Amino acid sequence: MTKAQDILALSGGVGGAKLALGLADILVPGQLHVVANTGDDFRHLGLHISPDIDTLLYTLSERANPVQGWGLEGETWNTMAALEQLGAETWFRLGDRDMATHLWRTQRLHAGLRLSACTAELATRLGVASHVYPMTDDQVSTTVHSDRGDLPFQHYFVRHQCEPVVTGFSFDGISAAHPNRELMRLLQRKAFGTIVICPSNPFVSVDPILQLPGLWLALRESPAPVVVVSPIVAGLAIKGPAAKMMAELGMEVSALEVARHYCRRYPGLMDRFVIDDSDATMAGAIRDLGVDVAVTSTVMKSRADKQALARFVLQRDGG
Ligand code: FO1
Repeated sequence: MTKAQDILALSGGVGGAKLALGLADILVPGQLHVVANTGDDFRHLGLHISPDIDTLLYTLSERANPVQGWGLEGETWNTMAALEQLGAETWFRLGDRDMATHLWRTQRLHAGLRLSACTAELATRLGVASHVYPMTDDQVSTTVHSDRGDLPFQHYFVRHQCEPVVTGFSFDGISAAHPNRELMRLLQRKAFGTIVICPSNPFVSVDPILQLPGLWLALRESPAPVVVVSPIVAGLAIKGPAAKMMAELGMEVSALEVARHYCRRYPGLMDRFVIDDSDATMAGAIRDLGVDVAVTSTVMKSRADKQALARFVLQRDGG
């Protein structure tokens, strides 16, 4: 019997982590590899915060707060309350137990460990069998250009609650950054059977990963089919500001427009685009872009929904 090939998923935070959990559930432990966006990383209160890595690790270890999607379940907020009393910045909320992750990571980075090594160690300690990689060990920071000026990503997202009108994005440091070494080695070895681009925000979660020098071309050259799951369903984003961003950028808010975005920016990368049943009428127009289309229910409310979408995404024919 030939060994089933490993699966690679590219993910941002909450939406991507849901599909990653579904994939991990239906695969053999260790068969899933997830590359996390680190453009959202920043220093806050002296700590190195890697929100998407943590959302993935907390979700995959079944510790995530189910309401927020980020942070830990059953969290307490005593440190935040004490910081507030001291007049410190509290717009970015760090729970007491979550704080331990940031303290630990900051200390390990200070000691000279790379972010990828910290992430692997954290995954082991949390009992996560899947491999989780930061997209790069170098610093890449997403800036949101907006009607209120250029904003570091977390200032746009959390401090200003995504209210500013966006005009564009830049990923500072990206041209000098190296994609994750282990990922590039695995791609060279043709280790993956399927590459999944999770239903994450195309502009601020997936683009920073794909725009790392050499990365999207290495994915395109890989023999594995690249399957993208639309984050837009019936003209709305399941979570987060993707739909609002599209409208502000003068784009049509639709799954079709997301497909156009990937085809325009990364020609020849996408083999299959997965859309929700409610967008089935767009299938023909998406096929006209030269990609295969598969239609299913993409809204992941329950654990069974996550597993069903994961199974659907990994099927090789039909749809
Ligand atoms: N998101 C919020 O909306 N408000 C917060 O206060 C907040 C704190 C936070 C702390 C740690 C962490 O890992 C994530 C946190 N997030 C928070 C989520 C995060 O900022 C975003 O979901 C991602 O950056 C977008 O993918």
